[in-house]
Amino acid sequence: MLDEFLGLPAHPLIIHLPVVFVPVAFLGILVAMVRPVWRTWLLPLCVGAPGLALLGVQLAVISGRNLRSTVGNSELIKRHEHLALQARPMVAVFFVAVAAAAYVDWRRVKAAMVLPLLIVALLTGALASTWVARTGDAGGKAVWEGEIGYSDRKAKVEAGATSTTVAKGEAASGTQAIEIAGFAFAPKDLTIKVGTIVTWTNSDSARHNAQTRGKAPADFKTKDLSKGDKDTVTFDKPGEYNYVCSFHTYMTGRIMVSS
Ligand SMILES: [Cu+2]
Repeated sequence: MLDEFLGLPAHPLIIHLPVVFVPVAFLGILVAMVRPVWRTWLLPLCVGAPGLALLGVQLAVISGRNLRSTVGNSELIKRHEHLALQARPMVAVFFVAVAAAAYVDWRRVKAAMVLPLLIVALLTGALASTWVARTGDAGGKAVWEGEIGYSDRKAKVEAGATSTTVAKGEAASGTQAIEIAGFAFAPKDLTIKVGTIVTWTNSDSARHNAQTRGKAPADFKTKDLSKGDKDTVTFDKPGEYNYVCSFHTYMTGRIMVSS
């Protein structure tokens, strides 16, 4: 569980930077336009806000790409990423416009330029605020529908798991199949005879794999499996093999190989 909980919060936390600071800077610019005497202290603050927001967008894009390898790539996530990549240049232009307005105001050389620059900043700020909000909305929907899909798949696996589990003490031979669905291996426990070939097939849209964890007679690691992919391992050494998915280490399985 830890992996998922440690991996997930980074992205939702980071996105608060643009979600909060873009509209805040926009409001700051609006105030600076109607209260020129406040500009000296207000505009420098207004530069910092979209600067932090831009940093947040960049970090969110990076952490979002890391997340995608574990949550899969649904239509909603694609839309979320598409909007995020559109929002990034808007926040960047907003930052530059605010910085230019603050700089000109601070130098006090071309006072007539301050107002037009503030107007440009206001327009780009409005656009950037809208796009950041749309990106957040699409991301929230992706998380919500992903959760529903997740519990659906999990329930399906739990219902079907008992029928595919090999009874204790019964050693299967030849070839055996393990399905990965709903973030779980089915069957979770498998007893086989030495020389058996085991095939893992991934039915989830998230990527999974299977690799030994802890002491094992021999280590194995399947390929990273996308939806529909399969990989096989031949068990030539008897003993107990505990394994996990390295993306979601709470996904565990065990193979007992008898001689
Ligand atoms: Cu996995």
